[in-house]
Amino acid sequence: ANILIFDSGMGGLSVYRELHQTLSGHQYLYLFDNACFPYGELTEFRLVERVVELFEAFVARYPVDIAIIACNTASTHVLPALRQRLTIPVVGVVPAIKPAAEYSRQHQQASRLGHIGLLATPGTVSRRYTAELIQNFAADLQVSMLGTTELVKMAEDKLSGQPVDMQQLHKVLAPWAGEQGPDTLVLGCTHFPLLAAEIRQCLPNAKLIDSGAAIARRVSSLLAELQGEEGEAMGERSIQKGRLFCTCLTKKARLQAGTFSKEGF
Ligand code: DGN
Repeated sequence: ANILIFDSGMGGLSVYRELHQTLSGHQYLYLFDNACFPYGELTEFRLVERVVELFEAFVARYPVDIAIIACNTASTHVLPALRQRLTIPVVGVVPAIKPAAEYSRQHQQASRLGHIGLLATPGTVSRRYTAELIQNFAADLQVSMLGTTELVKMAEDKLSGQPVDMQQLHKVLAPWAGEQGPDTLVLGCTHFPLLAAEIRQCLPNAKLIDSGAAIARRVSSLLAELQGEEGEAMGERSIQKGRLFCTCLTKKARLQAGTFSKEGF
């Protein structure tokens, strides 16, 4: 099948890695909206307008069987509008609050309430959707949130071969350092698994949880349904190899393309 992965930047690579490891025999298209990067700073209105417009144009032109919005910032707001406008299945990536709550509860000490930290973009931490996730799945736990665009940029820099500024990272994560910090940390932005090793160094006592495995499971079951329905037809429409699309062809985008090709694109 033709699987489209979408993000404003390169965060979707963490989702691609997960899918590529779990599911074989598919073609990947990756669209990154670098013209509007980073999404974490767009208004909700602008975000819906932009993503819907982009998707309508893209799927009209390229064969896509499943689209993955590999961006928590967009998924926590645009999914309903997008699903209304497209006929293909759209999978979103949202913060893994539910599995984090299960983990935190299991490891809770008698003397202390479990503490979940949600690390995401400023957009994601301010969403009503995120508040509802917490209300529905983690109301009995302490939850604190940190919205940062800086880490998104750090992850992009790391992918382009620059060293991660550990001092800066410590500074961003400082509110969570020490005994009172979270026992379970939700990486609620697809860029952050790309910095997992560095985040672990800063917060060694926290268990990191992201949405990668859950997305792979969801995509896999949708593929099974689609293949059941369409059989061979999907294979015929398949393009031959992974393809990368950006919305603005800059020098930086060309460099980023080099990273994608190292990942198998
Ligand atoms: N990777 C996006 C996310 O998961 O929220 C964030 C990218 C951005 O534009 N800030």
